[in-house]
This record gives sequence, C-alpha cells and structure tokens, in this order.
Amino acid sequence: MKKGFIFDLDGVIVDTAKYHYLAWKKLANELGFEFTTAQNELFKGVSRKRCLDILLNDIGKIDYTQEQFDTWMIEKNLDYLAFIKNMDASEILPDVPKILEFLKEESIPIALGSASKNAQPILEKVGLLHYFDTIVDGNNVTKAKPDPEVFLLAAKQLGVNADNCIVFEDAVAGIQAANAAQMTSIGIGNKNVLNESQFNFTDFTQISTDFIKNLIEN
Ligand code: B16
Ligand code: MG
Repeated sequence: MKKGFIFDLDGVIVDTAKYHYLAWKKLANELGFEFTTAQNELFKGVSRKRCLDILLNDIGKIDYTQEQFDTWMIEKNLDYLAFIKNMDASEILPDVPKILEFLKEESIPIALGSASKNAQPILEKVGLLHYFDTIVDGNNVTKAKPDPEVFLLAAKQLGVNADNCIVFEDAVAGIQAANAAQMTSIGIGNKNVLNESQFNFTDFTQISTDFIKNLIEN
C-alpha cells in the first residue's frame, strides 16, 4: 500500500505564528484595540480572511465597507511579509529535516497542506522546498480547515489514497480536517489542545524514524 505524508507549514515546519501575531497586533492597535497571544492561538490554521472576520467581530467593528476590509487584508499581509523577509534555515523547527530526509530516503511522496497563501516563498526562504512533491495551500482551495479539501487535494496530487495519508498538524482545525479526510492525524504540540489527534508529540525531536517506518509499513 503506497503511503503519503502531508505536512502543515505554520507551527509544524516553521514557527511563523509569532510573525502573524505581530502583523495582526499592528492592525488591531491601529484600529484602537489590543490583540493578545491568546487571540492569536485561535488564528492558527485559520485563513487570513476568516481571521480578519474574527478580529473585527471581537473588537465590535461592524461599520466598514468591503473596500476597507480588503485594504486591511492587504495591509496585514504586507506587514507579515515584512516580518518574514529575513527568515532563513535557522527558523526550521527542530528535527523537521531529519524526518523529511528519512521519508525521501524511503521514496515516500511528501506534500504540503497549508492554509497560508505565503507557503511556497517561506519554504524557499528556509531551503526546504525541494523535499515537497506537491504544494497545496491557501491559493488552491476554497474551503478552509476543518474542511478536508486541502488534504484531499494533496492526496490526489500525490496519487495516494486518502486513508493511506499521514498528516502532521499543530492546529485543532487541521487535526479535524485530517480526521474528516480519513487520514492518520498526528498532532504536533500540546496534547490537551490537540486531543482529537490519533498520535501526539510535543515536537519532531520526540518522533523516531522507527515510528515513521512503522507508519509506512502498516
Ligand atoms: P496567510 P498553516 C496558516 O498556515 C496559519 O496557521 C494561520 O495563522 C494563517 O492565518 C493562515 O495560514 C493564512 O496565512 O495570511 O499567509 O495566507 O498553519 O495552515 O500552514
Ligand atoms: Mg499550522
């Protein structure tokens, strides 16, 4: 049975949540409001548009035009791009390359399944793009996680049945999307938060190549 591995980006391969936080905080402050790290937690894995909907709702802002909404979306992204401008390989989360390298040695197809519209340039900046056989991100899907669309499309592009795919995710919505796609879900992060995942690890340093081999063979 051919297996495929799908990696989320933000929070799994790199910690871009801190840069998303700075960009959302800047926008919220400009609008005269605070933005906390707790609010940012709820933005993980959520599309940019949905995040802005939530932010405006949280601060009780309802008197805006579509044009203003679009301008805020652009502004937030330009700020985010400025924050990630100097990202490099030092920002890859621990032991991610070890697992990618092992999968390559075993000739296992690898996909990215991310909500971000900035996924490809980030993989380029950190030097990991060459590991991925396909990239499915916010530019290719219409339905955001927890809808399984992003992972189902990744499986299709890898030529692997959905139930033979293994997904690494750091967001609750992402774990729900993987489960909805009938894939094996592996939570990366706090197991109390990611309690719907089939397996859970705090980070990739806790994942052995024997564990990966077992997933490939069974
Ligand atoms: P962008 P992931 C997600 O990426 C982030 O977790 C989430 O915080 C962000 O809002 C979303 O991408 C959209 O990102 O503004 O770059 O299009 O975790 O699915 O890789
Ligand atoms: Mg994520």
